Amino acid sequence: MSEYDYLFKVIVVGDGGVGKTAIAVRFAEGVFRDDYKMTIGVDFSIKTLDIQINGYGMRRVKFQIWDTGGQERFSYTRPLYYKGAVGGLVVFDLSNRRSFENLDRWFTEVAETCFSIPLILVGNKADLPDRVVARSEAEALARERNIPYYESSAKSGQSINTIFDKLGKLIVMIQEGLVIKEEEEEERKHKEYIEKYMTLADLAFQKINDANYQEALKYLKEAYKYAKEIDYKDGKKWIEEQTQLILKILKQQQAMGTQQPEIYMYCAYCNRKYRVAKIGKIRCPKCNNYLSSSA
Ligand code: G3D
Ligand code: MG
Repeated sequence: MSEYDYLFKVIVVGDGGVGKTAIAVRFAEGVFRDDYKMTIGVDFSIKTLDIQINGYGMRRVKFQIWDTGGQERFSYTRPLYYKGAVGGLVVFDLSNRRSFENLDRWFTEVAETCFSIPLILVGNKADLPDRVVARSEAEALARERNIPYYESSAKSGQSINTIFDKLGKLIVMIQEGLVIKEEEEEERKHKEYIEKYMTLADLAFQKINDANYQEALKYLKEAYKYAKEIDYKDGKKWIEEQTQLILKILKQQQAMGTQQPEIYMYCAYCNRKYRVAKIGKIRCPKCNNYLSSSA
């Protein structure tokens, strides 16, 4: 049996001095050294992590973390360094504004060599009191790029393992096609919930027409749960409107102290009956033909 399930080459990019080497060393060796020499040449740290993939079991992942080796300012060597990477951290220093403003450059450069690998945005040196980049700014950038954001400290160890755990999860899920499966699962759930919503909304509609408002409210409430789960805005709006209407009617009925007489009109085409306030020229909401006063 192999000692690991996967060997992942991951890169750590960002301006010089943001703490890339410190993060790699903290993760691989569990220590923080004060005397990081500017790394010379290509260098990497190795660390194996057991990662729980939600619902799919555990994977043993061996990370090979590549360090730019102090070459941040010499871009011609970097594509070599990026080659074969399956994921990466894009790091800035929370106490250095410029390192945040330069992030676009790093994202672009990585994308040029590694087509669409999972990346995580990392704001490092969270232990320092003099931060100049707000969490909300970094979160906005991460949202824009649809990637996770973490604040870390190589010094205290904050979030370092969590970041690699998350990165490993993302890479495994892509390699095993689980991302697609999850998307398919989302789509299936969406369809199922829309159908459930439709059925319940139709039942509610019938109950409203029968002036059976308590029953209607029950179905509306049930339908609302499904609409909310998939954020079906039109559905939610329809239910809210119907509910308001029913509550208004119930309130009026209560105020009058008596039940309103039950007056019905009929649609000969749809074979449905509708409760109306009084007999009149009323069109069927389904087929638009005039309703008649007798069945
Ligand atoms: P780089 O590899 O991105 O160039 P380094 O950055 O890992 O070499 O770190 C640059 C400096 O920042 C180092 O200090 C290092 O000790 C410090 N550093 C890295 N991470 C942290 C952190 O999380 N918190 C704090 N407070 N300092 C950090 P020196 O003084 O050696 O330049
Ligand atoms: Mg370094």
